[in-house]
Amino acid sequence: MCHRRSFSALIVLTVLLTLVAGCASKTTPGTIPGPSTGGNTITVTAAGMAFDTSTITVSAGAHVTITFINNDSGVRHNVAFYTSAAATTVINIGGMTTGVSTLTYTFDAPTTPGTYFFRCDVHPSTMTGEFIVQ
Ligand SMILES: [Cu+2]
Repeated sequence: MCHRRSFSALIVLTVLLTLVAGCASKTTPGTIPGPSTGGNTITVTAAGMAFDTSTITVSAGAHVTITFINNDSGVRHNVAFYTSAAATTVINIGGMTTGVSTLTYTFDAPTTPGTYFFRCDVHPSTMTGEFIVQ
């Protein structure tokens, strides 16, 4: 009787230790996605000859993914990133696409935080915005 009881206690203890070990392994650092990864994947839409946003914000040096949706049927647009509104120094020029269509651009953001510039190269005076690197 006494032996059986201590054997049962040993089993309970073993199960508890296994559960604790299981919980500990689930909280190992590195298995939880970092919060910054989602912020550098951005969707930009062009519709009615305008972008749906006037600012695009990413982290300095981040690998940026832009999903560009062109909802203007039969109209060519792109999203091009420059260091300033003068558009003389290129960060990344996304390919032109005629709507309705979707393109994905990937490039590395500048490593120096600052306010840069983006525009549609087809409509450079009306489709513009701030490219904020922080
Ligand atoms: Cu355009």
